[in-house]
Amino acid sequence: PQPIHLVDYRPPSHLVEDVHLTFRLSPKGTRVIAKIRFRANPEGLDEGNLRLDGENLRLISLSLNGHPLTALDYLLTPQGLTIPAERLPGPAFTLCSEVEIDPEANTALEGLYTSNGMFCTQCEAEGFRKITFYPDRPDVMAPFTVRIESDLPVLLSNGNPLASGEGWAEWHDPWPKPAYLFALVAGDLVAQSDRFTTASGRDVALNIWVRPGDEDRCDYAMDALKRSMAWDEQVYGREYDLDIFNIVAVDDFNMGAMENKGLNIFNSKYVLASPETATDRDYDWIEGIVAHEYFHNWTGNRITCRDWFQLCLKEGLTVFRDQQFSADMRSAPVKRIEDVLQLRARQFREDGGPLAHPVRPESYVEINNFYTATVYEKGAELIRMLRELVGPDAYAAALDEYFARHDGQACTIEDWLQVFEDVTQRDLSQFKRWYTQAGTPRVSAEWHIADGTLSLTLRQEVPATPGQPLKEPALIPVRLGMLTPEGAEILPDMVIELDSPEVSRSWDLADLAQAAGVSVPQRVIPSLLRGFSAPVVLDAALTPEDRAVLLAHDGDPFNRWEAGRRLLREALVADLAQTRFDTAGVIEALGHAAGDTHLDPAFRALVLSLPSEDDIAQAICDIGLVPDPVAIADAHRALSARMGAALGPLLQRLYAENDPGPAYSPAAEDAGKRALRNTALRLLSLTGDLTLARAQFENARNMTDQVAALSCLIAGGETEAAARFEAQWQGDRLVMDKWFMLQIAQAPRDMALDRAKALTEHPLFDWKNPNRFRSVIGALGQTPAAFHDPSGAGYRFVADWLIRLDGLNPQTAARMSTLFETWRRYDADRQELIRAELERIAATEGLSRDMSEMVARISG
Ligand code: B3K
Ligand code: ZN
Repeated sequence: PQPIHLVDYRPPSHLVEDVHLTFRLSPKGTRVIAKIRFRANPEGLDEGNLRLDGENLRLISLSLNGHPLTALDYLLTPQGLTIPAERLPGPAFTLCSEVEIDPEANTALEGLYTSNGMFCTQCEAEGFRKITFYPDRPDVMAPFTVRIESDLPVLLSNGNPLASGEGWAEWHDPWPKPAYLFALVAGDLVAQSDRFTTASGRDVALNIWVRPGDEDRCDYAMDALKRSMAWDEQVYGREYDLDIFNIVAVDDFNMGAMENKGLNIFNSKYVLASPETATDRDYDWIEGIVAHEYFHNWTGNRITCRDWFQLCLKEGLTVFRDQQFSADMRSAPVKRIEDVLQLRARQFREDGGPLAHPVRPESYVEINNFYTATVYEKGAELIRMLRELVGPDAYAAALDEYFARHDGQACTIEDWLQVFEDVTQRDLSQFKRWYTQAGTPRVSAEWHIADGTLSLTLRQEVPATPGQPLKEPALIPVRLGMLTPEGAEILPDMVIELDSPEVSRSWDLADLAQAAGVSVPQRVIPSLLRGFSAPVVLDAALTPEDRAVLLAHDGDPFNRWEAGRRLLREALVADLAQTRFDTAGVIEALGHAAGDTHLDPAFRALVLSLPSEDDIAQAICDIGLVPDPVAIADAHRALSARMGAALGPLLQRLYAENDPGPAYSPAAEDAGKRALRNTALRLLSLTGDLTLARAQFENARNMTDQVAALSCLIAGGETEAAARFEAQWQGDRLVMDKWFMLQIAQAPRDMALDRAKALTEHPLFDWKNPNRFRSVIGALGQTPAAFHDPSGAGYRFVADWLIRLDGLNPQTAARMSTLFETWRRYDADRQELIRAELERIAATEGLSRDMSEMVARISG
């Protein structure tokens, strides 16, 4: 298939006035009758043919203004239907079509499909064309009226309910929307219901629809929804705009959730929670994703994207908004650290490899392949930087203007930046490069003191990425401070805009010292990129002693954590590269911070957590060596054990002091205590003493503690706990996903691959369910020592399953192919083995467009 290019964008020839859809639901043969009123687009540039998308549709009948059409009147291809301009009755007309589709055969989970006896839809990005013939592009917006006919008791669609009776229901969505926001659900469902009154007094009915038996697991999602609605009013002035807001939980879902207007559809993993079945991490995710989908109502739905190249317009902004929300609900520094951990783990990895692409890509073959960490998470970082650059007040004013100017429109990144330029009178053309240039910029810093002057020089370099060999300098906000060796802040916190290859600043040191009320220091320690003010890699020649000062004293909590994290990374790299390093000193410094009861327990838990094995592999590459995943796994475990031994008494104390008590609350305070306690448990267990883990497993009253203990026991080589866990939870799909995953991810490294293979034979390994597939195949791929087994067996295992899944569900299979994206990091033998697997996948007959594009890009 040919790639689609941003520069080829053309406005649609026709717009849609309104749509009426009737669904006669049946699992194998659903009839869809569409009545669509079109009018010619005055801005349309082409000859005026009517082109409709449509895939896998059995056409039953077609009429124009009531006159039946014959096959001579239109051109039908596997991609859609075209009625030539000369067959159209004029600039305005009504097209009626009837098609038949097969929801039960729809294993790709895109369009209308069935899941456990219920019907549901997923239309973003281009799924609506699998439901009926339509201009399936986001710049065509229309009000929808939907009639559903089915014996199932609950029949839902977008908007407000119009009328219903025995076996049917009608819905009307007055807000013009693109087809990708269409949704329909029908099933034997029960609701957990509540109400919300908006700031202007609209009374909104809230429902979370689940399968009978799950209704007592919706409290937290409902609570998160109400808090999201209130927050968006308070912080962004955005009110909800319908009389009803429905959420539906579905077991078979490719992604996390979907923001369909008034009818959000969720992977049940991100809705259902009870203390016994969900971990603190699950609660976190639920809060963030419920908020994210709700916030899309304004950033995505009321203002949508002109075309799919503009995906970051809605996704980057909505991720940023959900990050702000979670920061307000919980600890802001802890949230920032967690977001940066994710960004580095997923987006930096992507940006540094063959799949690197700009936040706004310029071409694609399959748009589903571009729902990436770059579009989402780096897209959110760009909004964060923009806010940093213009200031919070101008940001708020610009957002007000954006909503006022573009409500009801399908927009571009140019529209978005224009609003900021108009409101701030600032030229943002250099900032725009963040949207068009791929690659993670590297910032280096040098500083020195001479003749009483402190000078700092910052330099930047944007690395070449596929298709973009040369880059222009980016506009990088670097927030920073300076500390004395005693840990006093000597420079007021400030932002330097690094807008050229090199920027220097200098200060009179005596003046700084006087203003700060300290004596003039011999040297200073810069605290750079505070709060992670830009998504860049920072190289600063700080010594371990400097970092220890930052860890103990930095006024910026992010950099305080970062200093400890860098020390751990250096300790691991030194171990692997066999260079000298004062690891004992690092452990002691970390112990100090972790024992500081003035600090938030959640923060202290993060201080004690090690960089991931994947991070270490990247760090080894960065110093020009070839990482060995097996050696990394051993070094990682050895350092944990060493920390456990060296900090034993402290960890015992943290464990004892941070028990939040028997009543479970998912709120940040208790969750933070559990995080610290379970981090201590982990380090203690890795010394080989499983006493505490065994006791916790016996007595655990919530899933957070049970999973933490089980993880330690599996890592310690005990198999009995996993068997008991299975006996306890075999009836619970979401909990069993954890069971499958932990047995691989936590296994001693030489056992993980055999485990994974054995688990694919387990009667509950339903590989067609995306969550279950991810919890086994994905877990193996994310366990580096097993995935990168020198024999190549890990690669073969993953490739076999990707090929198998691709035949049924290309989207989920293609997404998981990113497990191979770092292949060039490794030694020649491993590269050869991976290359062979990629070639084998590429050569598979009938390979999907999704997977072909991914494998071609990864292979490079
Ligand atoms: N917008 C959806 C993602 C749709 C994925 C299509 N492959 C969820 C979200 O970002 O909120
Ligand atoms: Zn989103």
